[in-house]
Amino acid sequence: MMKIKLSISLLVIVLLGGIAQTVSAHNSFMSPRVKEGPTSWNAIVFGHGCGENTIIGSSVVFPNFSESPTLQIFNQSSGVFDPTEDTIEMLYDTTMAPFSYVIDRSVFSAGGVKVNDSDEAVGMWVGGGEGVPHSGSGAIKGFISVRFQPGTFVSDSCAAQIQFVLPMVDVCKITTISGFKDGVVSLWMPDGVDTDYVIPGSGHTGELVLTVERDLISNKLPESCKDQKIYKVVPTAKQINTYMPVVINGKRAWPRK
Ligand SMILES: [Cu+2]
Repeated sequence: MMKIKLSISLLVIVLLGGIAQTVSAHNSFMSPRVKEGPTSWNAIVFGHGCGENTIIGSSVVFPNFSESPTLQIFNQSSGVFDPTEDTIEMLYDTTMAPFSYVIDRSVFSAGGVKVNDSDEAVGMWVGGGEGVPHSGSGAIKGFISVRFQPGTFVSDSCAAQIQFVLPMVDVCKITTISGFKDGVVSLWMPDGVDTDYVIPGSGHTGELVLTVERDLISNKLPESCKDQKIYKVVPTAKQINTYMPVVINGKRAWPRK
């Protein structure tokens, strides 16, 4: 019985991996699945322009544990993520700030990190230069570099996987929020979070996810675990609304006020 349950959860993990691949036409991580422990020098790859338009800049919000993002757990019977009473500290060592902005002018000529009052990295932005033109065939790709320092899984938890959802926008024209529409921005927002960052009526949505996998050889699941648990870290609407705007030298650059 134990064996059957474990193989079902393995199947679920394989299926989730498959889902992640089918949305790769949207923005995605260069290495979308990383192991706990070692540093990942990674990048976010643009899937396409805003419609046919060139991406002139981008803004990203990082998960920030000190501001209590939402934690969800994958429900294997319903196939969706549900809220959970578990806390991130119960399953994952969060002492390090997991995401860092990397200064990389290879695609955009400017960029910067966003920090909160405690000087923690809460996001990044890039802009300037030629941007990333749309290429329907995929003949042109662009990316922004990020460093990710995964934590480690708490050994007595049943957590086998944590998915980080990173809210992101691709900007093709600088507007106010009320000017958002397809062709002006592309928004990659967490499902079901009611933020200011929406394109009314747009069906073009998707989540940008980075998955951390437990090292099941060096950090075995306790025998008491019936299932391998899969969690998702989702920033709150407040975090997204606070940290999505781009502020340069104290001046709000995007979205326009
Ligand atoms: Cu897309």
